[in-house]
Amino acid sequence: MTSNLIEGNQRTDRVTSLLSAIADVGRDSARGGYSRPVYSTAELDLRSWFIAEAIARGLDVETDRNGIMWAWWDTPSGDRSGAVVTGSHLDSVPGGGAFDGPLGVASALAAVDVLRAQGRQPDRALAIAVFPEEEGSRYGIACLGSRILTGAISLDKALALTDEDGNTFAEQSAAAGLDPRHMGPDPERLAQIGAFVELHVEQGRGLIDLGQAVAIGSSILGHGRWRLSFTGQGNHAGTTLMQDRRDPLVAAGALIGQIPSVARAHDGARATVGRLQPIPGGTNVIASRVDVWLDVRHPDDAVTAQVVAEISQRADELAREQGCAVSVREESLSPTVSFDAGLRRRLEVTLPDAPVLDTGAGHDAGILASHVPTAMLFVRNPTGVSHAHEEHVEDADAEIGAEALAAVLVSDLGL
Ligand code: HGY
Ligand code: MN
Ligand code: MN
Ligand code: MN
Repeated sequence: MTSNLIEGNQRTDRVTSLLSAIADVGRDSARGGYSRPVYSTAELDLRSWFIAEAIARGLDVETDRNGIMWAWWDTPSGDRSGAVVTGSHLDSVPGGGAFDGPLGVASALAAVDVLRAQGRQPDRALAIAVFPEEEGSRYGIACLGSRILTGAISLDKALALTDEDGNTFAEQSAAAGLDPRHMGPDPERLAQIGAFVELHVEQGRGLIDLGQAVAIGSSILGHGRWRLSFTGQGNHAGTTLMQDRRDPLVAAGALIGQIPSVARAHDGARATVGRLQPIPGGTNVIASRVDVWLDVRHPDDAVTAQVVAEISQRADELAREQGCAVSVREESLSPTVSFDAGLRRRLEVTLPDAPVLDTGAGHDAGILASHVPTAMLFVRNPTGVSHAHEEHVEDADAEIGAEALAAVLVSDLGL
């Protein structure tokens, strides 16, 4: 579809050969797939891989004060204002797929190869960016790096976030070589960015059903995360009669069972509980507390709020039935974001066969879109499954994606 746009591109395995080099980094034998939390050994190894591949291409690599990596292909003048930026993330969800994040990073490196193979020299500086904690798997808030960069989260709140072991984001950032006192919004960096485009594996079936390898992104569904904490009375499993219990796990379980019907009552709503944590969590112990993390998404932010309100109402009723209490705390909220219409129309000219699709998945592009002209490209995932080991991209589609990205960087972003 796009190979006629890019002559001279003899290689057909640029992206897959890049990804094969990291295929064993962070494999999770217990869950399947990959577990690459931010600043874990696995993610730090991926950072080293990226830096090596960027240096091998003569790119000038820096890690900024927020832990975002930038690999620059400079113009002879060295002027980086109005830079064209592409990239994605390297961290993963627990048991995630091989492509969610790394495909965008590898495709950006491969796009540099494609442009070099054409003998091009950029008219504007190009940077490949890699954002930390896009999944929010370790510290609970998605796109944490791009939120800090843009000021979409207060630095104090970000630094105080803790992982399951009680380590703060400040401590882990310092352990990764950053100085938390210097982290925070970076308006100078944002002002440097003329446009941003993120290539990402499609996390659904759109391209399968349309029979195309690449799509152009139109918008990201609004989405948020809430923590519901049910509290009751911890006690002994053997000596506490059923009628004497105030078991928060019973209330939480009943709520989780009712969430699908609440969501289905609002066309297009998606509500998920993928994580819950009973405390103390013993087999012979009635829990004293249960934390339940709720993910709700919908194109209309008002519907998202309505779904959360109804779920909270049910939670309160079910908690009371068990003699328990429940608190609901919003952890993060991202409104529905539409990508820059003018830029998107230019991509549609460059990639005439590419359908335009919205996505229910959040991305750093969704955070940057409020600050710089932003676009997304999606590459076909023949399984339609993501955030699981079945996620896949065929070699040929990965190459078409890199070629499409290269074409967009040249024709739409004025590289
Ligand atoms: O949760 C998301 O939608 C993204 O994968 N972080
Ligand atoms: Mn992703
Ligand atoms: Mn993801
Ligand atoms: Mn993303």
